[in-house]
Amino acid sequence: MGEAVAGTVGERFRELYGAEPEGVWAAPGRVNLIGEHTDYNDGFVMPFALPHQAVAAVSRRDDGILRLHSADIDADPVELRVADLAPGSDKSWTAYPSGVLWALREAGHELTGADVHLASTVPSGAGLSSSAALEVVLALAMNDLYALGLRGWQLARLCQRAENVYVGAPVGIMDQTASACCEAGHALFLDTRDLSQRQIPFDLAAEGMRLLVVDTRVKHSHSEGEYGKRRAGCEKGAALLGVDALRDVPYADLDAALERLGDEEEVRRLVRHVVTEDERVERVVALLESGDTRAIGAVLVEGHASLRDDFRISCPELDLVVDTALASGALGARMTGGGFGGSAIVLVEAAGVDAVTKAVEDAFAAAGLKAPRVFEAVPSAGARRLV
Ligand code: GAF
Repeated sequence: MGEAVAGTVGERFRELYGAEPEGVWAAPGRVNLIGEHTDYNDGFVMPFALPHQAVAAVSRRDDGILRLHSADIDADPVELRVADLAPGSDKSWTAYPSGVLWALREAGHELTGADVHLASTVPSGAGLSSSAALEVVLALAMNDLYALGLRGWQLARLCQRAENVYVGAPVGIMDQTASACCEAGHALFLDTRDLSQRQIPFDLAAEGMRLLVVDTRVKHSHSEGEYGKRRAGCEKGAALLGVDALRDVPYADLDAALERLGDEEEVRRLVRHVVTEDERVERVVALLESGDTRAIGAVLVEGHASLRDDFRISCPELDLVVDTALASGALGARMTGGGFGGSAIVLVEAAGVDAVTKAVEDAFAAAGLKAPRVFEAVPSAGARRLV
C-alpha cells in the first residue's frame, strides 16, 4: 500500500512543481486505548497508530521559500517565506506544516525552504489526530532531507511546540509521539514526563477480538476553550496540592488529596479523573502483559464514566455509542481523544462486530443523528519514509 500511495502523491507533486520529489513520507493518526487528558499532567497514555495517514511528497529549496499544497484543497500551492513564519500569523490548515518549520528554525536548525504536497486519509475533526499526522510527516521529511539527526520523540516535542505556540492550541505530547513512535501490532505505553516508552504487543485479531472506532461525526475543536479550561483546572489542582504535576499524586493517597482540596469541587473532580486514569493505564498494561486481554474492557468502561462524570468532556453522541455498544454485547467501550465529540472505541468479540455496529447505527438513526462512521482499527506503523 505504501508504494501505491507514494506513487499517487509523487505524481501530483510532479504536476504541481514540475520535478520529482526528493522523497515521500507518511505519518499516521492514532486512537488512544486508555490514558485520556493525562499527557499534560505528566502522566501515562497508551495510544496506537491507525492505518490512516498523512503522506507528504517533499523537495528542498534553497531560496527560503516554503510552498505547501494539500490534495484536499483545490487551489494553487500556498507560498510562504521561511524567515517570516511567526506564531499566530497563519489561521488556515497550513499553520500545522509551516509551524513545524518555524519550530525547527527556532530550535536552531537551518532550513532553506521546501516544496510540499500533502494528502491525508486521517478523518479531520474526529479526534484521531489528523493535525499531529500533518505535523509529524513534515517534521520527519525535514529531518531526513536536512540530515538533522533528530529522534522520533524529539520530533514529537518540536511538533507539540509548533501546535502550542505557532497554532495556539494547548495540547499535550501524546498525539505527536504516537504518530512518530508507534509500531505496527503494538500499543505505545508512554510516560509523558520523560517520554520513556514501551511497545506493548496488541494483536486483538489473534485472540478473536476487534477494536472498532466509531466516529460520531460531531465536531470538536481544542482551540475553543474547553480543553484549555480543563488543563488550567488540572494545573490549579497541582498547585493547590503542592506538586509539579498531578502525576505526582499517588493513587494510594487520592482520598487524602481530595480531602485537602476542600470545597474546590471542580478541581476535585479533575484531580480524581487524572489520578484514577493514570492507575487505569497501569492496570491495562498489566492485563495485556499477563494475557488477560478481555479484562481490559471493564477498565475502558470505568475510564469513560470518569471522563463523563468527573472530567465532563463526553457528549450525548459519545455516551450513546458507549451505552449502545455495551447493551449489545461489547466487552468495553469509551470515548477517545480530546472529547466534546469525535470518536469512541469499542472492544468486541469478532463474532459480535456486526451486531454491535448495527445496534449503534440504529441507535443513531433512531435519535435523528447523522450516520456514524464505523471502522476496525488495527495497530499500524508509525511515521516512516515510503520512498
Ligand atoms: C487531544 C490532545 F491533543 C492530546 O494531547 C491529549 O491531551 C488528548 O486530547 C486527551 O487525552 O488529543
